[in-house]
Amino acid sequence: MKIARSLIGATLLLGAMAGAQAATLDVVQKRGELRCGTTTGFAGFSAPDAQGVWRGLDVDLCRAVAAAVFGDANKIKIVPLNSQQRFTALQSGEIDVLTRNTTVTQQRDTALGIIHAGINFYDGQGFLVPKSLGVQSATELNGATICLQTGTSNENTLADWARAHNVSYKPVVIETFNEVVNAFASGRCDVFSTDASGLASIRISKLQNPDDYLVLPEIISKEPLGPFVRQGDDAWLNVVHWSLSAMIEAEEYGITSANVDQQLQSANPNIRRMLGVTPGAGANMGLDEKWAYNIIKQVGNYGESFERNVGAGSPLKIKRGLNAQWTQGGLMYALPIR
Ligand SMILES: N[C@@H](CCC(=O)N[C@@H](CS)C(=O)NCC(=O)O)C(=O)O
Repeated sequence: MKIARSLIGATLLLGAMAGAQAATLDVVQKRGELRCGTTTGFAGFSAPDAQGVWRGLDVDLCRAVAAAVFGDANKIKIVPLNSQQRFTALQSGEIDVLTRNTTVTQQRDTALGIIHAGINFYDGQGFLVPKSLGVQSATELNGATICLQTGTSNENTLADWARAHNVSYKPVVIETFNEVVNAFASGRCDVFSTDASGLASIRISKLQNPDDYLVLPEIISKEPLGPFVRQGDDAWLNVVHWSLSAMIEAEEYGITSANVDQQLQSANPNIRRMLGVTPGAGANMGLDEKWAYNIIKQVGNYGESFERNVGAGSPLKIKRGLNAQWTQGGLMYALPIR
C-alpha cells in the first residue's frame, strides 16, 4: 500500500514537473528572450558575420519565432552547440528550440523526449573530396579515410551505405566542427561526409581554395532538416511549427518583407487571415494577431531567407531543388493557415 502510494506520488510529481516544464511559451514570454540552439558556426545556416551578428537560414527561423512571440525578431539568444551537445541542451531546458541543421528521424522523434516542428531544408548526405584524389564517384572510395563529426546521423548512414555497396573505409570521427574541418583540410582524411548543404558551406567558407575540391554526385540518404522542441508541450510545438509555416506560405502567396504592408489591403481571405486582418489565428496560439505579419516584415518569407542565406544571393549558391515551393516542383508545402 505504501509502495503503491509512493508510486502514485512519484507519478503525480513527474506529471507536475512535466507540466511545469511544459509551458515554454509562458517561460519565453516572461524571460523576454528566446533561446535558440544553433551550430557553433556553419556559414549559410548559423554563423556570426564579421560584426558578430548571427545569420543564416536557421537563425532566421529563430528570429521568426521571436517575431511571432514578441513582435521583435531581435529578442533572441543564440546558444552555439556542436552535434553531440544539441539534444541534451534541448532536453535540459537550456534552449527553447533547436534550430540547427538537424535531421528528423524516427529515433530522434520518439526516443529522446523531443519532437520535430517542421522541415526547413530538405537535404541528403554526400561526399567532399580534393580533386587531387582523382575520384569521380563515391563507389571509387574503397580504402578511403572519411572524416565525420561525432553525434551526427552521418556516421550510421555512411556505415549502412558502405556495407550495401561493398565499400570499405576508415572513419575518422571528431567531436568539434573546426577540428574535423581542419583534419580534412590538412589531409588527415581523404573525404568529408555530411549533409550536402554542409559540404557546400565547408567548401566555400572553410577551405582556402574551394576550386581544389569537388562534391561527388552521389547523395546517399534523405536528410530532412528541421527545428525540434521538447515533447509534451503542444502549444509551443504549434508556435514553432506555424512560424515556419507562415514563412513558407507567405512565399506561396507572394507576400514579402517589402510588400507586406500593401498586402494588408489584399482581398484574398487567406492573406487576410495570415496577416491578422481577419483575427483568430494569433489568438488560437496565445499570440498577437500580427504574429505572421511581424515574421514577414522583420525576417521575410522562406524564399527571401533561402536566397540571401544559402541561395543565389549567398556565396553558397545552393539551388532551390527539393526546397522549391510545391507549386514549382519542390517539397515546400505549408499547411494552410485557416
Ligand atoms: N543532419 C545531420 C548532421 C548535422 C551536423 O551536425 N552536421 C555537422 C557537420 S556539417 C555540423 O553542423 N557541425 C557544426 C557544429 O558542430 O557546430 C544530423 O542531424 O545529424
